Amino acid sequence: MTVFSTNGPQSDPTVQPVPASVVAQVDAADSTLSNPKQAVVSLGSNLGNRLETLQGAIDALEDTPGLRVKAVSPVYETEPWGVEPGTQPSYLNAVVLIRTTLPPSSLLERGQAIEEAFERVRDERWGSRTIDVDILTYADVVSDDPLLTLPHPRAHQRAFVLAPWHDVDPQAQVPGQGPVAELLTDVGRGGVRPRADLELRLPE
Ligand code: PH2
Ligand code: MG
Ligand code: MG
Repeated sequence: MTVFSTNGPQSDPTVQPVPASVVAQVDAADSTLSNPKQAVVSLGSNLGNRLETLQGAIDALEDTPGLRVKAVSPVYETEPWGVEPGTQPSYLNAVVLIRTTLPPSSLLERGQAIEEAFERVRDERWGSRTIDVDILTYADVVSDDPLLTLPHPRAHQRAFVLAPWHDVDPQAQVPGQGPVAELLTDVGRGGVRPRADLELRLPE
């Protein structure tokens, strides 16, 4: 008896074709692996040893397989945004440029793992935190995915993000919003001041 198969005479009938959507996902992951993307990450801390925690987060980012920290901004002391004045300690904020083969979802997971490692507590929105790791941009990706909105939906409005970002990358653009330099001019530098006495290290 002859068994006819659409997959050719030697094919195994238990092997199903891989759906095109899966092939496309694997191909996309594959091209990221051989093609690192630039991402910009904002760090903020207003609890505990703020400078040490920021440095710890930078070192933890560098320790991530498939991720290199390329540049670290100056440190800014900033007024807590979004809460009653005087109800929270001030923040230290900084911005780092990275290159990574991780897709955005994995980069987000890594940032959240770093927050957990520093015992960040999430009880109230905009509550004080040992560390906040926010992805500002990932290449030129624009996404309204509620799990990871890109670029960060408030980045273009916040001096505590724009001032260190402009220092570390004066030519930076916020996809869909324009140059960081112009956004910073619009927003102004109220509530943020450079802390030239504090320094974060680029990991070796
Ligand atoms: N982060 C917030 C809310 N308010 N204020 C300052 N100055 N710096 C921050 O990083 C910050 C904030 C939510 O993530
Ligand atoms: Mg934040
Ligand atoms: Mg956050």
